[in-house]
Order: sequence, then C-alpha cells, then structure tokens
Amino acid sequence: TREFLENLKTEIIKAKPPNAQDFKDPFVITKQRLIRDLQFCGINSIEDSDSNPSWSEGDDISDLNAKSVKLCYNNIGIFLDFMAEIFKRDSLDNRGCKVIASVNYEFNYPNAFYSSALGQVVFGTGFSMTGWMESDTKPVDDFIGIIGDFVTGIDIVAHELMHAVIQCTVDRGHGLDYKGEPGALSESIADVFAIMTQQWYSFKSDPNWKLEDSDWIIGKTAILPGHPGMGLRSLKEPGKAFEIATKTKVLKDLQIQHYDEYNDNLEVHISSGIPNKAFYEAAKEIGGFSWEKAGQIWYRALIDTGLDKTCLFSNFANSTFKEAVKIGKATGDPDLGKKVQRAWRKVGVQY
Ligand code: ASN
Ligand code: ZN
Repeated sequence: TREFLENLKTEIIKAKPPNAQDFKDPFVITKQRLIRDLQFCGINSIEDSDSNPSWSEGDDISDLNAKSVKLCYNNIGIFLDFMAEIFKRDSLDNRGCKVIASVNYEFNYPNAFYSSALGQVVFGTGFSMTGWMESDTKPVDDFIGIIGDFVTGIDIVAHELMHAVIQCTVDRGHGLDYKGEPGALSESIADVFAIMTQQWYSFKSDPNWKLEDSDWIIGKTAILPGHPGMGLRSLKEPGKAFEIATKTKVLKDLQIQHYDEYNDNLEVHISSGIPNKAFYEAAKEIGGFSWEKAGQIWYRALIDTGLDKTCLFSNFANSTFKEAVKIGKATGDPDLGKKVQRAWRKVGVQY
C-alpha cells in the first residue's frame, strides 16, 4: 500500500518549513573553522527561535537541559569529522562553512529536512518527543504511533547534511533536480554517505568492527521501540526495511531495487533504492570498508565529474565507472572499474 507515504507526505506538507524571509537568522557562509551553531527551537516552530537559547561550540552544555541539541551537535560533529578525515572535505561547502540546525521543530513533526532556502537542516521528534518524554509504545492505529526521533540517528543527521553537500557541489550550487532520476540520485547519495558515516563511526568506536556487522539500515531510530521494522530504508534490501500491520492497514517499505521497476512518477525515496543497491553491491564486490574505495569512487563521481542537475542514473553510473578506473590504476587494482560496472548491471543500469 502507498497509503503510508501518502499520509506521511500530507503530514510533511502540513508541517512545511516557513519561507526564507520568515527566518530571522539567515545562513551565513563563513571562512571559520568547524563551527556548529545550533538553534534550539523548542517544540513550537522555527519562528520562535529568537526567544530560545542558541548554543555555540565551546559553550558549556552540561547545564543545558536539551538532549536534542546535544545529540544534534554531536552527530553533526561526527559527519564533519568523517568528511574531513576520509574525504579531506572542510565542512559542507569545503570552505569551512558554519552548519546551522534546528531541533524539536514543530510539534510531533515526523521528518527531518535540509532547506536550501534557509541554508540549514531541521529535525523533528516524530511522535517520541525526544528529550521530553519516554518513547510511546502504545498499540498503533496508524503511522502516527510509529515514527519517532530524527536527531538521534547519526545516519539521519548525515543524510540531511549530505543534501547540503550535493547542493554545493552539483551544477554550481543548483544541486540535483528533486524529481525523477536526479531526485532519486540525490536521495541515494544522501543515503550512501549516511550509511558510510554510520559504519565509520561504528568502526571508530570499536576497532574490531567489520563491514559484515553493518545492517545497511537508514533510520533505525525513526521507528519507535516496540514496533516491527528495521528502519526507514535498507541499502542491502530496498523494500524490506519495514512492514508494520496496524489495525486498519499494512505500512510497508515500497523502495524498488531494479531499473525494470522504475518510472518517472515514482517518489524519489522509493526509486532511490536502485542506486542505493548499486552502492551496496559495489562495496561488497570491492571489499574492505565501504569508505575506503567504493566511497572514494562515489565521492569523486559527485564532486569531480561535472554532474548537472538533470543527471540520470546512467550518467552517474558512468561517472563512478570512470572514477573507479582511475582509482584502480592509481592503486594497482585493475578490476575496480569492472566491479563497479557489475554492481550497476545488477540493478539494471547500463551506460
Ligand atoms: N527526510 C526527507 C529527506 O531528506 C525529507 C523530505 O522528504 N523532503 O529526503
Ligand atoms: Zn533526503
């Protein structure tokens, strides 16, 4: 059933972000170091941000009774550290820009987003009221009881920040069109760097961590405890992340994983399963940690190959192939191009 996403979309539209002009503190690109200024918007709305405390790096957080701010701050930090250490990237724009985020946006807002108009990321609590109440594990009538907490997950925070990176990089600040294949690519690239951030952080926290230990799941924390479902999306098995029977309906992950099933009318988070699965297959085929070779290939394809806003799966696949051949030559791995090509073929993308 598509009802789940239809419902979710309706909710998102109801809770849509304010216009850029409404925002009192516009995004400023600075040449400063990695500074993560977070605005704590309370649970009401972004418009209230003036009257709420904001928090800057170096401030004492011990007396700040805002778990969400702290979580958000730490997760942004992990993403920036990952980009710096693994891709030598200096913040989102590679010029050390500030990152602005708002947490606890609106009331029960069941999503997170990056707004290019606002130049910031925004996170909702879903229905868990993170930092305010215990998670709701009551039986569910509909999806309202299921979705929770968008700031706890490193992967969710990384996904939203990656949208900003894509925006800065593709088509001289235009980013990828948010529909059809470029839209699905935007969603997929955000997921790919999100899963790598999550995996890299697992490895940093436990040197015995292996790639086989990864579940390849995005958005575990967005499913409230007590409900079935691994998370919002699976790069390993797109379409299998969740299936939740409520009293009246079955809510199901609808992602597709083969180009045979693709059409331009599919919602971008559904068709992103195709390039997501291609990345999973490439990482598995290449071996090692995902960020060592597969991730480098995807990163170079994103920043170095002059992608434009209408980029199709086949264009991006071709870019990854060319980068793989280059990296393969440089690292004495002559089959790297073929491995990447095989991954795209598995999901039905030819170039
Ligand atoms: N969390 C979603 C995303 O970043 C928000 C949306 O669908 N606009 O893709
Ligand atoms: Zn996204």
